[in-house]
Amino acid sequence: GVAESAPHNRTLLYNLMDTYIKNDVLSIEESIVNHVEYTLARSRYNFDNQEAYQATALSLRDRLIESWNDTQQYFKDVDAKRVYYLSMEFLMGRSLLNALNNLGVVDQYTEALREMGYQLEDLIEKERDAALGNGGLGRLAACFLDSMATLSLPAWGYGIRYQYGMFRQTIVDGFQHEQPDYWLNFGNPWEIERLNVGYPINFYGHVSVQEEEGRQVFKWNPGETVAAIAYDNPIPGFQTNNTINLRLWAAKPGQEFDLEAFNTGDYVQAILARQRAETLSSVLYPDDRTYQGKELRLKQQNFFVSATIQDVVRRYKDTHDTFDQFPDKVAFQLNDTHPTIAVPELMRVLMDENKMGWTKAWEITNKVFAFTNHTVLPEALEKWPVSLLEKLLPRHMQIIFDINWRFLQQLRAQLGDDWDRIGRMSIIEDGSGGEKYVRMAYLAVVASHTVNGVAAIHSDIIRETIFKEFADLWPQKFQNKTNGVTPRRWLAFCNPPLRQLITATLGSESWINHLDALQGLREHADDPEFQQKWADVKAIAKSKAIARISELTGVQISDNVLLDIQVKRIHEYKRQLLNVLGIIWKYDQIKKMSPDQRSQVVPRVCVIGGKAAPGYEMAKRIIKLISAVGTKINSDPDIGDLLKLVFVPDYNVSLAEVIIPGCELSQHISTAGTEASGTSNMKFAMNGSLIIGTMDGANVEIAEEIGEDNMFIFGVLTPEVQRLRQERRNFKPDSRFEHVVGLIRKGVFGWADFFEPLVDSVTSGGDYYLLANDFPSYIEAQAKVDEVYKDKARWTRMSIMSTAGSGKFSSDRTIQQYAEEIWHVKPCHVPATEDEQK
Ligand code: IMP
Ligand code: B1N
Repeated sequence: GVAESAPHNRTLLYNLMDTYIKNDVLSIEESIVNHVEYTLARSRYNFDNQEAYQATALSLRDRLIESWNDTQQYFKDVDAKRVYYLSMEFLMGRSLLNALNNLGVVDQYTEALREMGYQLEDLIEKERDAALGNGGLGRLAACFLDSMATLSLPAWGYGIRYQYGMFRQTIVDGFQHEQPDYWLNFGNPWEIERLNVGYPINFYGHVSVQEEEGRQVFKWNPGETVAAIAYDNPIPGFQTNNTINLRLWAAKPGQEFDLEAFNTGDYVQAILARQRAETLSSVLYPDDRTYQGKELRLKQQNFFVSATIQDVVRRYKDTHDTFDQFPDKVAFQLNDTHPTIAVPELMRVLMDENKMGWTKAWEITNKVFAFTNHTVLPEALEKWPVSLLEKLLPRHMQIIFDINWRFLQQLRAQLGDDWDRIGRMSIIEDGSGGEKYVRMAYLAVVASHTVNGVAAIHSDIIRETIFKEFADLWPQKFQNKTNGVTPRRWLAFCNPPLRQLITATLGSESWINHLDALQGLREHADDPEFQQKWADVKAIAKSKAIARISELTGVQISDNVLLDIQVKRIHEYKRQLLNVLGIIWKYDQIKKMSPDQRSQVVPRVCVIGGKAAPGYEMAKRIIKLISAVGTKINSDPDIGDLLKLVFVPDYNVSLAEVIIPGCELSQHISTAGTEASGTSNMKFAMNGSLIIGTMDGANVEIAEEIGEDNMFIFGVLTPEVQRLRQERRNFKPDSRFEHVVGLIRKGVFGWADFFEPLVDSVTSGGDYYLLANDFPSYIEAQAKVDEVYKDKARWTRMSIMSTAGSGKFSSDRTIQQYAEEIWHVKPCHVPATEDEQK
């Protein structure tokens, strides 16, 4: 727990620090060189960019801590209801520019560094990404923290401080290689280590029952204990005094763990065994596709969840004598099923450690948890073997059995003896082969007061498919919360020229916190003068993006070509293969053209980037195919600048911040019904990129907002997908599709044998993701893109309309809806300090 210590001389201690650090240029310079000298122990006459970055970050950290302390003190004073966002992943990216902007000190720091002989842009590049996430789900959590801080909500994030984040991808001969991301190598200047905030986390062992004062008391005698230590990461809001917290847990050897080992004589072995506890939090699982059932993953889940529940209960009990108000003071959001073990953990803490009866504990549990589902792909749904849970977390497994037993009783009372349905809805799945599994999604649904999907279409799909029978039983439990992204990082901070143009056009910066105001751009969409300004601003970003892409790929790219980008994790359902097939089709067409016809072609560079899960064979073959096709096209003298294809290695948050602003056409082409939401589509639209996409996930709502005629929409619709899959046996693919697939098979791009499984997966009756069905409408949509691109005014108008219509996709809107409709928490603005009021 946290040790409280009363100040010995309050007046003196208060007066020593009654003013905040000054933010004039000289004070900033002083604070930076102070850190160079006293924290880094370098000479102030001689420090390089890396050290200048660290000292700059540390000086900002001091300022963040002031605001963080005030914020946490204020939340405590007013005893606000808090929301805790539980997530296995937080894909934060870099912090320097974000902190400077949110603290409102960009100009002063730029000037201070310039006077000392450093360029802010150079220092920014020295920061390693905090890549504690796989993709959309982890980046969503990071955007949500930004919005919760900006909206001054009393919120905290809780997760794991992985020592190795998302692997770094290199491409060697077109193949993906994975390198470890030891991101803490040079220290992390943003975090605050709290060695005094720690909790024991138990595993294994057995449960005994005793009779105490007429009630059964369960006692878990664990076989292994590790300690969870808190690392706090300040999250500043934009234009608020609030700074909230992301608390990440690191595993350390447990204090009292296995003292007996020390008495058996092998002291050194005992120390080494303790040390292994630290591996628990060492690595992020790089797979966002299939759940793999690994014991270490379940340990990670229980590790961060148990530490979090203990921390929250301790915080609540610091200021409350009974649990009566717990649901009025605490809300937990489960980011997918990964933290669902929090349900039996809270039940255990309430019943076994706080002597509460089942009924009351269950009532409280049900009032505090809400659950977000992010996928309907069956292979991603978590199901833990009962045998594994019984071994690792015996008490939790008992509680899950009890939850299920009571739930099934309730079902029987409501539905009668419909055993089929009761069996289908059971939290415990009786698998074939005798193994039983815990369906984590069902546990989360049963235990939560609210369940939500992440886009309108996805929320409808979960109500009609994976959770249908639960939605029939509890219709009021199910909601939609369409995802959003933070307009600070993804527009204002990553695209300053566009920020300036929007501000100049709308008359103030208030759009950054009220993104619906972007609608005000619509009235300028047809104004040729404004269009010119817009095109100029896009050109600046485009040229930066192209420079970076050239640098990373070694391929020369002209600024005068259509920049077409698909960047996201490599997945069959996201259909990067459809993109490649379209490119091959275009390549083949150009090859067959006369010089005269070629002069009519709109030159285009196609960029694809993204990581494949290390064990995902098909995805790795897709990467090799992209490289092979790129090599062929890029070196073909017939083609020149008319078409290029490059694979950008190691796509991550920082790279996204460079290439999204410059993009002209972005691809979001998943099979209808498979992409729960997508969030990069929102970032691209905000930055005036046109979208070519299917009616899937958030694309549907983007089309509603910016207008279908401002997008290039194609492909089958969700309700048709099931039937089309069934009809595949008798389906005759379009001859153009067969031709293109034939070119790969024939070995036009080499590696024919290696690509065979890819080609097979979309022919021979398979094609689960319906590439052949969508291919004709896809290449037609691409032809339309070329046609529109020739008309600069029309294209620019569509670009303006994309940004103008993207206001709904601010995560501020999303978080406001969560706060009002799920969490029932209110903004809690830290009052301005006396300094600032003057
Ligand atoms: P908790 O809610 O008590 O866990 O506090 C969260 C963090 O805020 C802890 O890590 C403390 O260091 C800090 N903290 C706790 N109480 C106060 C306070 O009264 N003022 C400022 N910070 C506090
Ligand atoms: O969550 C994003 C959505 O925008 C995407 O459409 C969705 O695919 C993504 C297991 C996942 N769903 N499921 C995961 C991540 C890690 C893991 O271990 C599954 N990620 C998504 C935000 O809502």
